[in-house]
Amino acid sequence: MQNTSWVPFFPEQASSFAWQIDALYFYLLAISAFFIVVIVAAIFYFGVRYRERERYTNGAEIHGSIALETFWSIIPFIISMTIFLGGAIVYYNQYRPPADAMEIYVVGKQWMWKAQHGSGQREINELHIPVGRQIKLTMTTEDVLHDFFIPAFRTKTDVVPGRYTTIWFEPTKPGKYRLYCAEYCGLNHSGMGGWVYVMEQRDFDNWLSGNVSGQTPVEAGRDLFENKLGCASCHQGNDQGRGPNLAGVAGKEVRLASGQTVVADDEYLRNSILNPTGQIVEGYQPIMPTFKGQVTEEQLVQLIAYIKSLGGNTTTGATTRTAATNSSTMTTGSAPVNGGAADSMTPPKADRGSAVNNQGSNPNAPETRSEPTNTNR
Ligand code: HEC
Ligand SMILES: [Cu+2]
Repeated sequence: MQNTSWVPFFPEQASSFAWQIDALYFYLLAISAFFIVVIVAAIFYFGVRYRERERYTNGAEIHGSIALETFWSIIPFIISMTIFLGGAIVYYNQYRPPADAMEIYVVGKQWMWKAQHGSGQREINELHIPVGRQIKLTMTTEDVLHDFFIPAFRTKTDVVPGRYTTIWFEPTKPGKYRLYCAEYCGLNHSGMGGWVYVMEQRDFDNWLSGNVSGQTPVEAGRDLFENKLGCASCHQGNDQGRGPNLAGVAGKEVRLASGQTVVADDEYLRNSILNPTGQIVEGYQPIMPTFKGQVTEEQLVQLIAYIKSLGGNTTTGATTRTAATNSSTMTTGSAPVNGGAADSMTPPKADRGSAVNNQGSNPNAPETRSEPTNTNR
């Protein structure tokens, strides 16, 4: 349900920090309303009180008042600091994703949003997520700047070419919410959007298992790494290769030939692949060729997911791996769990139908997915 009020002034509050944004907004609105009233009232009062009674008189001279000036400086200072504090708290919450959030990769492209789950599911202009889970999106774009915007979650982040940006949220209500691109990005910008489906965990599990599309990002990344791009010829997974062993590098500090130390986050891994000579690892020769132009953004995301899965320990890598394992246990090659089962398990909600509408229908869908029937790894 998008909106219950008859005038849709506000989208629904459907994420854990939606109320904070709204509270801050109403606070600003209240302050503005208060001062508008005071100022307009003062204009009228002074207009009447000091109206011209006699032609060409001079007003009384005033030489300042320390008390008054201090008063009208301190009060606005305090007010603006409360606004600053509110804004800082909201910002701090929104821009520091929790370490154990479920990670989903999003690539923007004129004019669509492509998402890939840790378990391999891909979707376009749709995002299916479980309710009550912290979700982190790692986003980039294949072409121009876009902006990922979910009004009901009160969250919005630029998606920038050549960089990863992240956004996180915790959906609090199952339902179907609008997803937009909020940065003018060309002719069909207005059509660049879709729906976010927030589902009960069970329905989400069903959805995941009903949409198996082959490889998980980690598997696809391994395939690129070992076969398609030949990274493994230099990065052999031991210290004998011409390139450093990548196991465990993700999230760790790396010493560079320049003497600097950097943290091997997603951005660093990305740059290491696209612009290897930019940051040379200490003790190695700058022989790695650039892969710029040879890998797509999606493949980069997969390579990074793979590198993160090689031991080491970023929590995000771990999350990706767990999700991947789950899905393979849920995959029953011959009998995909269907959307119908999802509907029958929980009381129907207004928009649930569409949340599962892109699944096949199989009346024999198993109720539980506990037994590992197939591990495609
Ligand atoms: C010709 C050999 C060679 C190939 C092929 C190669 N690399 Fe490298 N790679 C290196 C060397 C040498 C370094 C260390 C020097 C540097 O930083 O450029 C390195 C560094 C890296 C780093 C940074 C490692 C660290 O410890 O910080 C990453 C990540 C990386 N490579 C990933 C890849 C990926 C992914 C591929 C395949 C798309 C690939 N490499 C292909 C030789 C290679
Ligand atoms: Cu766009």
